[in-house]
Amino acid sequence: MDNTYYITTPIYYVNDVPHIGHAYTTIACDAAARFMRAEGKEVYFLTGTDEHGQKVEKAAAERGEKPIDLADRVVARFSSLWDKLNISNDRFVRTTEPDHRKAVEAIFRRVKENGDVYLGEYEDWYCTPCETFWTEMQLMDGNCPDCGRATDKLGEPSYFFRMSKYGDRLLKHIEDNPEFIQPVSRRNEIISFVREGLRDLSISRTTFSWGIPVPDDPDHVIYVWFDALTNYLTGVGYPEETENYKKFWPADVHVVGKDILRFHTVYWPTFLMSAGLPLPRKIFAHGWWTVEGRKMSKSLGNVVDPGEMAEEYGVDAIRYFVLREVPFGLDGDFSRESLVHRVNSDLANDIGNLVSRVLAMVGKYRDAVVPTVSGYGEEEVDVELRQALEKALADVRSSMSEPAFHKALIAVWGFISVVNKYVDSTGPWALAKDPDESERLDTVLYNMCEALRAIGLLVFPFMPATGDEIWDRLGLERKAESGRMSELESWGGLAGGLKTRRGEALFPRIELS
Ligand code: ME8
Repeated sequence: MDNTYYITTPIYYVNDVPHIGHAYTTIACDAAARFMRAEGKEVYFLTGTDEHGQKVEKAAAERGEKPIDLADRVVARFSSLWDKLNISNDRFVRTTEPDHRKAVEAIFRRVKENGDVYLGEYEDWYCTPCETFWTEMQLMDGNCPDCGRATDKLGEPSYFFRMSKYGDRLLKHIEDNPEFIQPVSRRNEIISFVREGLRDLSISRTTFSWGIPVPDDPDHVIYVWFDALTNYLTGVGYPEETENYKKFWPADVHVVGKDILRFHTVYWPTFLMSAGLPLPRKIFAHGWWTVEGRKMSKSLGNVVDPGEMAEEYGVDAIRYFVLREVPFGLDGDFSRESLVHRVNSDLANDIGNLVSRVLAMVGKYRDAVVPTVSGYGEEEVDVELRQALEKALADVRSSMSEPAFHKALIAVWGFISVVNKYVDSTGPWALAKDPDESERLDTVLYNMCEALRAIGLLVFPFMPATGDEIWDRLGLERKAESGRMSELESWGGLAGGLKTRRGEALFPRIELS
């Protein structure tokens, strides 16, 4: 079995500041990466920034600064946000880095050597005041969509990639590999698009200079998508045959928003085919977040800053909310009301109360020490508890292979609810009154602690600080990941004798102001 797992986020543009949409993709990839590490896989998790192109060049010029200075500033905002949100990426790739330039030059040369690059004329609608080319589709009533002024049909010399040559091969690949594009609705959309036939693609520009020059023709810079998509190779060391490259390429999954699906499922695979490189195994397109029912936009002033949200509600609350609220692949709506509702019901009530009840009882009845037991109980409730964990683990595993984060969380919460019922039906407070039931009390308290250990591990990929905290309160060493998921395959991994700690409420209830 392949024991490696390579997962990527899109690389984000530096002409925007990070918002909840970027955080969503990155948190999702982080949860998948952490889960796979917990499964014992060797994981490589890549994110980064897309820094070249006309928009960045223009934005920097308007501020009277160099594009790289603008990029440096915005990159710091992305990387500090990822630190704050507990993102465990192995590398942060910037397209302005020298090794990325080397990778782009190398793949460009290979595609060219294969006869798939030719010099032609790129024709589109040009807005002179904005110095921007627009496609026919982008125009608003024939005018520039940015400033509303008239546009002219203009041409510039451009290198083209013979994408048309790869249409049939791509279609066959998509049809032969049902997993390649997920979810299925998106796959069908791309199949219809490819069936229409592919056009050659312009892959260089001469009207701006902020980019990677075309090898041997520095009047041209390489078109942003050719540049950007290559980051997935740069991240593992291409064009050198490094250890990482050999181990991790092709990527297991590129997670993207549905807005950039076509670039990843049409452009990228055809570039790779031309370069003679293996294709990624899966491209998963998730849905789009709106905010309180509206599109997020600077002009509406409703852009959600994930850093601010995390400060207000807690990092894990945000991570949990975005992954649980929306089936992965569908669109979702962000509102404080739904966030607060989720935090109060699933986090404060279900998991928070459980942890606090169990540890309070261990404190009260057993001096906060996990009892040592010789068996785990054979009453119906005991058996059901163990079976519930087996089921949760199986469901989490199959959900994460899609990945379907919401389903995985529903499975974990199914187990949490069984544990809450176990507490109610075994009634440790009554057992504690009867000295003859002392052994039974040991057993049920042990089972509850063992259940908490499982919960700590199961929630860890989604809410790492919470998972760690639960383990810490059980007296276990923190860092619940790296290959430990299999410990949940049999009941009773928790050692007796550990000193537990009740601690504060994991998730205090929030009042909606
Ligand atoms: O497209 N809802 O970068 P980008 C959900 N540089 N996800 C959202 C979102 C929303 N409202 N808004 C953004 C680019 N995203 C290119 C990518 S990759 C080789 C180059 C997320 O900064 C989602 O993942 O515009 C989307 O695909 C991505 O941010 C777009 O980021």
